[in-house]
Amino acid sequence: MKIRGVVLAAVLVGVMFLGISCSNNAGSGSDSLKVGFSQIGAESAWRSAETDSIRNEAVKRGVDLKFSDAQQKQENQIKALRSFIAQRVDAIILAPVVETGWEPVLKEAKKAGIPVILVDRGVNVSDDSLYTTLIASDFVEEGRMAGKWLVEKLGGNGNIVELQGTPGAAPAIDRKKGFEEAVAESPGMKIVKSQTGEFTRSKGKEVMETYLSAARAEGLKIDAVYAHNDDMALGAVQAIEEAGLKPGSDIIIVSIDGVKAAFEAMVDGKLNVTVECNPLLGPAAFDAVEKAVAGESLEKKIIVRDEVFDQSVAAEVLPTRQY
Ligand code: GYE
Repeated sequence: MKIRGVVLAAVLVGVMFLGISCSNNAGSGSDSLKVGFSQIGAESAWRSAETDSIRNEAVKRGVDLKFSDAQQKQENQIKALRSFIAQRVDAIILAPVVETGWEPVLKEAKKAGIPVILVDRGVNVSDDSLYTTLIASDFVEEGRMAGKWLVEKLGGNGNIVELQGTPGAAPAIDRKKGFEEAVAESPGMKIVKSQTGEFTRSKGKEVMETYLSAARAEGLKIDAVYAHNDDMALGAVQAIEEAGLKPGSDIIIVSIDGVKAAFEAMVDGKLNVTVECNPLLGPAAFDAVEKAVAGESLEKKIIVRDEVFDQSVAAEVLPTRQY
């Protein structure tokens, strides 16, 4: 009787283990993961490509993704994060609209033991243990690449107008910095006007219209536009055409992102160069999520490498572009 009881207990324990390991190993290993994704909004083609990449990858890996669109507002992102924490998600993916103001909510996530993976934009926090990793491009380097290209194109002389991204956003701050650094080496390169176009086509167009009429009134020649993203550049292209000028030749246009519409504009001769910024972050984001949940350590920054594309390669490269 005694022996039979022990055997039965052993079998029961065995069955329990089997049950646990089965539920953990079902499918790819992340089937049961619940992940919250707080996205900024849908201001640009770049951002829509990033959203699709993350959503598609979640489906592919069988992740239960809670998606929240913040409509460009940090307060909405903070609310979304608090709701993810309340729902006890396994991990949070955050694309932070601006750099500052995240400490309190990130502390709440940390206290709840929920890893936070930052995608595409960085944050400014005094304690970097408040997030697990940042997967992003080097925005300062992107700005430098754009600036270097323009210095060469203009032979070191020219009046530039700059269309900045969302105020306070990492790519707006860093792309400005990198570009300024690159053009500072040529005293003939002057940034004559600089304002935010909020990363959108409509605002880019609106700001460019104001600049063109102001320049006309001041008798100022605009030689080039530096836009922090393609959408604003494409808005500027429209404004320049409506003002009776030729974008791409009367005014040189330099931008960042490398979305399909930018390649099409290059093929048409209306945009001169774009510095790629890869938005297809889904696979890397979920690799990071899985590692973080498994308790593996991760690099603090996973850098996405970018390339410069100009008109000379646009037609050849366009069919291969994925976003
Ligand atoms: O360049 C721009 C966007 O954060 C890197 O945000 C991203 C930027 C991207 O809306 O188009």
